[in-house]
Amino acid sequence: MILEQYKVQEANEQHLAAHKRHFEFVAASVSDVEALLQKLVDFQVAIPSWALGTGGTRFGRFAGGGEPRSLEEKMEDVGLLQQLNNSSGAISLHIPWDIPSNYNSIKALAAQHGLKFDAVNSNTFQDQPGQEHSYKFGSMQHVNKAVRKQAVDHNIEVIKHGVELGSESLTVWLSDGSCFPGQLNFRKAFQNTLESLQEVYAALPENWKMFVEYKAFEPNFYSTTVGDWGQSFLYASKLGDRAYTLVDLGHHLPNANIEQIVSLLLMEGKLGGFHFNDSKYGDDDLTVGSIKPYQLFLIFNELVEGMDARGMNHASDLGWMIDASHNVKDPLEDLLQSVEAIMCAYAQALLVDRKALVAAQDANDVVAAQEILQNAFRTDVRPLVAEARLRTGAALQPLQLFRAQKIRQQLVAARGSKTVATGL
Ligand code: PSV
Ligand code: MN
Repeated sequence: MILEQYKVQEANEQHLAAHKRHFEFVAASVSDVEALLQKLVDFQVAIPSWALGTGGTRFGRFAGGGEPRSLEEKMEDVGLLQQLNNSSGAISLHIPWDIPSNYNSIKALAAQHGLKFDAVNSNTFQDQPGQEHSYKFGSMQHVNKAVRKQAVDHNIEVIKHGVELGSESLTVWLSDGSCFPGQLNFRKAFQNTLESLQEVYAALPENWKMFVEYKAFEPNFYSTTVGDWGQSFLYASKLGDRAYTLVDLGHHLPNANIEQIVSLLLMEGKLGGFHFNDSKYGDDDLTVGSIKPYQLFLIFNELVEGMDARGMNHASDLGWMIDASHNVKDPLEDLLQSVEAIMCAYAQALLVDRKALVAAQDANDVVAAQEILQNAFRTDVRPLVAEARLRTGAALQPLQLFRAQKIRQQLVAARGSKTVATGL
């Protein structure tokens, strides 16, 4: 074990007095602090198996050392995160980057670290060695039925892996589209994709959900066949009750009002899951909350309002995942920062005075509405999030403990400085 539990307690004791002071200060102005803390304790964000190593761009990749060399080591890394913050209790696998070789031992390892298997992700955006047909011109949209069938079969294979592990959802992200005008017949591409998705949907176990993830551009730069929430919504609606739209924060055209998208998808019962990250320009896959924390808060504000309106369970009724890439930071430190940003935005959204906001909206009191939202956003909720961690035996200061215990150095010593993880 890299981090003995008593070391977490020892570190917490050092920070306890200061923490109590900060916590009591903010808790004094929260109406039902116990209920809020319970929601924070329950909220878990899945960690992507493809983001535990250093990411890269097409210009290069600068690995940092100690990266997980296998699925088992990736699970250990997520276990570490969970030990530190108790908000990372699930892993989302990408197939074929992370095919489990032995289901029972992987499940035992997950249980040992207190982890669940979140959505499984298929990959028809890369050709795999030995694959019969190429995805160069798309997968589910392809003009050739045999290519479409190969993509459908792969997705069914991914579901089978997920069933073995106890996963209950499949995320389909398609890079399908076109790079030049005239390359595709949009209608045929849509219909082929729909037909392929229908075949995958038919293979979905009864208790499973299917998430259709959209993305505006990249790798195709003229059109994308699931290019925006409207198209994803169309597929999901035609597929059936267990198909939903998945929102990845980096997959919109500049300045899109993501909070409004989220609100309407929730209203229609078609929001299924989330991929959190942050961006300045496109699908930058940066640390959550590092560029636009107010937007993140506004999204959570709509999530909380919309889920409450439908009587949904915040923790379990939507799929919460991170989808980021860590090019210059230590991936584990970056993930700790991302989870903290998500928890803070969620806590701030829980603090919004809903009654007062409705009254302000009904009175067209624009100034009051802004004050109510910004009052919540400007509250330093970090002591609330830390208190939720403390109560579950996790670290008051996860990042500081990660560094103090020299966890990366220990990982480098155990795994080597030249390891490269599969993934982005
Ligand atoms: C595509 O950009 C994406 O957001 C999809 O979720 C993929 O599964 C993931 O990134 C990894 O490439
Ligand atoms: Mn994504």
